This record gives sequence, C-alpha cells and structure tokens, in this order.
Amino acid sequence: MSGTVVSPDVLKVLSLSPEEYRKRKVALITGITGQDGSYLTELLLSKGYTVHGLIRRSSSFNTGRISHLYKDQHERPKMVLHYGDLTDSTNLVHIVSQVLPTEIYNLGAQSHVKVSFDMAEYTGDVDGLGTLRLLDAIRTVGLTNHVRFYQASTSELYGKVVETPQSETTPFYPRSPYGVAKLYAYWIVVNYREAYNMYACNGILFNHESPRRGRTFVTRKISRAVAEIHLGKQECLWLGNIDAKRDWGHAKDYVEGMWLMLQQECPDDFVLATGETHTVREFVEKSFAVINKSIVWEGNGENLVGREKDTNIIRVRVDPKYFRPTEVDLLLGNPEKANKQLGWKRKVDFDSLVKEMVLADIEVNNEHTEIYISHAQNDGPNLFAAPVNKC
Ligand code: NDP
Ligand code: GDR
Repeated sequence: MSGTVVSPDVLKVLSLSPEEYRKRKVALITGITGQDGSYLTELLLSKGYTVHGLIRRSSSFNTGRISHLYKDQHERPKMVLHYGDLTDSTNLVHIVSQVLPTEIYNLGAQSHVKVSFDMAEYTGDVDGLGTLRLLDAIRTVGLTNHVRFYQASTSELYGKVVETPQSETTPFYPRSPYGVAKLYAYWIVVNYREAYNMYACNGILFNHESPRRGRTFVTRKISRAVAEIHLGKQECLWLGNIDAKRDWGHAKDYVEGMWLMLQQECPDDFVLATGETHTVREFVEKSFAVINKSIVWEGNGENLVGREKDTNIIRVRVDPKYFRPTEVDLLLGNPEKANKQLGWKRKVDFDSLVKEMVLADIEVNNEHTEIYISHAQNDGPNLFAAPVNKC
C-alpha cells in the first residue's frame, strides 16, 4: 500500500455493510507487548481473529510476553507487528489504514502510577492525548461506523474515596498525573461515542495481575522477592505504603471482559472488579504463606519489620521512597453491571492468584538465575540510591 490515506482497499471495505465488515475479525492492539496485550492476543487468536499489534522500537528486547506467538512474517502469520507510538498521529493513521481493523483495543500507556509523578507531561501525552489520536485516526481513515473501540480505563479514576464499592456511577477524583490523563481519555471516548455515534467503550478495570505483571508493580515485586528469598538470593523486601487496599483479580479473566464489551448491541462503559479488597500487607503475608512462612509485623513506618513467628526474620521494610505524593487508599469495585449485562465473572480468586504468581517466580528464578537477580535490583530509576538486597 502507498502512503495515501484513502486507498482502493479502504474504498472496497467501506462499500461493505458494517455487519459484513465485522465478519473479517481483524483486531488492532496498542500495548500488545504488555501484560494485558499478551493475554488478549492469545484470546483473540483462539477466537479466529487476525491480530495486529503496535510495538515501540526499543534498543532492548520488549516482545518477551508475545514471543511464543510470533511466526515468521512470510508464513501468513495471524499476529502481525507494526512499529508505532501513541505520540505519533501520522503513524497511527497509516497503521489503521493498512490494517483496516474491525476492533481496536487501546491498551498502550505509561501505566505506572508512581512514575507518572516523575513523567507527568509524557504520561498525559501518551495516556490522554494518545487516545484522542487513535480515535481521530479512525475518523481520518473513514472507519467511524465500522470499528469498535475499547479504551483501557482504570479504577485510578476514582482516586480519593467518595463511595464504596465503586461502580459506573461513582464520581471520579483522580489522584495522580496518570489518573488525570486517563480521565481525559475516558471522557474523549464518551464524547466521540456521542458526537460521532462511534462504538466506543470504557472498561473501568480494577487492578489485575498475573505472572506476566510488570516487575515494578507491587504484587509482582512481592512475588519475585518471595521467590528470591526462598531461594536464598535476596534478604530483604522494601515496600512503600503497605496499608493501601486494592481489588486484585487475574489479568486473564479481565481480557475476556474487554472482548465481551465489544460484542454487545450498543456501546457502554463497564467496571470489571472482583468485589473484594485486600491490603498490600495481606498480599505479602499470603505470598510468604505459599512457602510456608507466616509472618508478624513489628514496629511502624520505616522501622517496620515482618518476622516469622518462630525463628527466621522475614525482612520486609518500608522505604518512604516508594510513597506517592498523593495516594489512592482504597479500591473496591462493584462488577454487577458487567455480571448482568456481559455475563462476565472473574474465575480466579485472590489466594489462587497469589499462589500462581509466587510459584511462577520460583520456577522462573530457578531457570534464569542471573537475569532475575539483575532485574531484582532494578526497580525504577531511584533504586540505586536505596538498599534493596542488603538490610
Ligand atoms: P503494561 O505496562 O504491562 O503495558 C503497557 C503497554 O503500553 C506496553 O505494551 C507498552 O510498550 C505500551 N506503551 C507504553 N508507552 C507507549 C507509547 N507511547 N505508545 C505505544 N505503546 C506504549 O500495562 P498492562 O498490560 O498492565 O495494562 C494495559 C492497559 O490497561 C494500560 O493502559 C493500563 O494503564 C490499563 N490498566 C491496567 C490495569 C492493571 O491492573 N493492569 C488496571 C486498569 C487499567 P513497551 O512494552 O514497549 O513498554
Ligand atoms: P497501582 O498499582 O498504583 O494500583 O496501579 P501498584 O502495584 O503500583 O501499587 C498498588 C499499591 O501498592 C502500594 N505500594 C507499592 N507499589 C509499588 N509499585 N511498589 C512498592 O514498592 C509499593 N509499596 C506499596 C502503592 O502505593 C499502591 O497503593 C495499577 C496499574 O496497573 C495502573 O496502570 C492501573 O490503572 C491500576 O493498577 C488500576
């Protein structure tokens, strides 16, 4: 295809009715290399879709989560990757016009809340304006009535607690540059749905985790540390606010909800959550319980230490470096609307999630000793200033 926006291919597919067009089952995923992107790709491939993914050019390897799905591009692969970025409108228009997707899942984001305080403008650009760029690319190519659009909205929109459990009608009060950027994205999706009659949905997803979770999110940081402590490779786990409460589910369940949102008669916004909340402290305790260590907490603030009930000291310490300037204290979602209208229900419970993550990290750690030791020491840009492995 040439670089023109309205190509003969586009004209041909535009002559199809929206129903005929959708039968092609072509998905475009931004953020395909992330946790959710990888599970969603597996799900869509299993349903017979061709999946196109936007990947960022990186000097180091960033396709580890989807490399098992990759086939030589000369063998008519069902997963096709394109270089791109949510900050680059021209590139987005070009990819949408090349791919002619029937469904777009906008999962790409600078997704770390703490990092968003350090990179506020960039986060706003990618997570907020990036969504607008993609919606406008659909319009530019002339696919407004053909494409179904999923936006990765988030429980971070709720931020400061106004009511619990949080549902689709709970007012928003974001508490980070990330949350504010996602608020813009949420409303631009609603606006384009109303202004242009687009099939566009917000999935307001509460935290969801898995063995593929990024290593600097708290659950994975804990499961990784438990594995390393268990194998005698690490002595101590440093954390921030261990009293924060989160509604944690499994990512595999949540990508199914994303797909369901795009299969309805009318577009709408849905909360996906478990309806349970747990503290970070509980996540730590459950994780150590997987290796048969029960811990008690002593002290508070910086001096807080978790000890095993009998002899061994489990060194879990609090470093204020991990505190956020403004915190989201409590997330607890109400998934009733998704339960009723989508028939969506989470399958994996909290205990099973924790167990799966810890056991997976023990296994990986046994196999890739050196890689994982070096990752363990690399938890964000400030890390070298703080003791991590030495208590
Ligand atoms: P990850 O951080 O694992 O993945 C983020 C993805 O976005 C990666 O593929 C990343 O690419 C890509 N990305 C980052 N910056 C850009 C950019 N400028 N242009 C294009 N792509 C970019 O996130 P998750 O999979 O956990 O989450 C998926 C989405 O859902 C995100 O939007 C997140 O904000 C949102 N969300 C997540 C929740 C969760 O609990 N996991 C809950 C609610 C919402 P690379 O691999 O190159 O870094
Ligand atoms: P969150 O996830 O901010 O909820 O955003 P994260 O796992 O980073 O934090 C959860 C809670 O744990 C506390 N915490 C720590 N967090 C990290 N990362 N590291 C620590 O050492 C630590 N110690 C305590 C945090 O303060 C927080 O309260 C995730 C992301 O996936 C977003 O993209 C998504 O939108 C929301 O979930 C829903």
